Amino acid sequence: MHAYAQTLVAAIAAVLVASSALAQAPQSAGEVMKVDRPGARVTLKHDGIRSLDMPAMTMIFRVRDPKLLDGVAVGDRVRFSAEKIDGNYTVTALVRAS
Ligand SMILES: [Cu+2]
Repeated sequence: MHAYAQTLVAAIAAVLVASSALAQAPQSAGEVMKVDRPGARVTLKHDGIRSLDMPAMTMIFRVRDPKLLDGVAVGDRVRFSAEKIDGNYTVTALVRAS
């Protein structure tokens, strides 16, 4: 392949990777009120969640993977993604807000 074409392909690939990363970044914000690692649950005081049509509130979420709770403590501001899975509001991504 010609060097210019290779550079172009690499640039397009970089843009696609960056945009998909943005699309998957946790969109909801909240504060950790309680961590229940054995129960794979977390209580979040969250802002409104547009994707779930939910206003701001404090509630208990299931956590899809307890490892998401590693390094998260009560009082931390976090960004997270939540989905309704089998009728349960479930956190699928969770990161400390920086
Ligand atoms: Cu809620």
